[in-house]
Amino acid sequence: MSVKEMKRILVTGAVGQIGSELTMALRARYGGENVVASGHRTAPGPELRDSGPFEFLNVSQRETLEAVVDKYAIDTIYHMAAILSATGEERPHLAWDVNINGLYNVLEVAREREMARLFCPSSIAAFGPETPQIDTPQETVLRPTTMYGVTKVAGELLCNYYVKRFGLDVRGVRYPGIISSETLPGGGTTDYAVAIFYEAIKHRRYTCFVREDTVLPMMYMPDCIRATLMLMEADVDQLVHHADFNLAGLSFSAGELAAEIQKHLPDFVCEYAPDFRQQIADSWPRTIDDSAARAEWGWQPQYGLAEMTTDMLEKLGQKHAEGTL
Ligand code: AKB
Repeated sequence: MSVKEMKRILVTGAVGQIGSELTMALRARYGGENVVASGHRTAPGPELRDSGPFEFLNVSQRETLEAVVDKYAIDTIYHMAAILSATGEERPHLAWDVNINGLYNVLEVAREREMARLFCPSSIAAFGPETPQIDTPQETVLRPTTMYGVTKVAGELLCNYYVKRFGLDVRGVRYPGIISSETLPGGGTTDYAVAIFYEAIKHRRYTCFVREDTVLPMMYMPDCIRATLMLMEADVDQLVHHADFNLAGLSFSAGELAAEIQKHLPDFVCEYAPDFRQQIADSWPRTIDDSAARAEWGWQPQYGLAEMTTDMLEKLGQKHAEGTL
């Protein structure tokens, strides 16, 4: 595959949890003017708005995507716009439209313009109840039971097809649940692992929507951003996989997370009231084998539970003190 330079970048879903921090990291690396942030409806915050271009577009409406791509001569897309697992169960048709039709539009627009590179993330939601839950292997059963998971498996296959059939340089990882302090996640099953921190700081109480013994693979945002940039900058000749890398950070139960927070805030109380998201969580792995990512592009996570918790509480505590939480 020929290697082209990434000069003009578009981030879809730039107002979202990962997109917002990824855009700032890309702007720091490639220059604010060279990284176009885009969102569907939500207006960007001041940091995103003032550090480079911002455009509204709807990935399901191809002409709105094409207009932005052509206006800025985009050669690289980080396609972060997606409907997540919990919203996907409430609105399966919307999940299909955004996650499949949107992805297809991104791939086609990129193929037609012979773009340099594309990042299209998958998720641990690509796995299902028949997948081994401990050290889930890179190559394994992909039979998810959520619409989000179905779109992620189809998306991986589609991206890998574009690599093979059209020589388009598409890359992606199966993100675990992402924990972060800047932008709240929306509509995911792993959202409790972020909400617990906000509620612990603000009210010293949280009612968790999965059971105390629920273990899921997670990752702290600095590791998530580093992994994303590392994969996109990896030597393509070293890649055996492309759009479906397993990626591990840390794994813990909801109860272990609450206990770690209690080390810092002894009066924090966590209760458990599982809802429909429990079933989704139960269908996903507990730990991930990411040896392909480690071997092919040198992946190594840096944050464990203790480091992540200390950093989250420090950052959110600061915001609380400033009255911005
Ligand atoms: C979700 O919970 O839906 C996402 C994911 C694991 O992809 N955070």
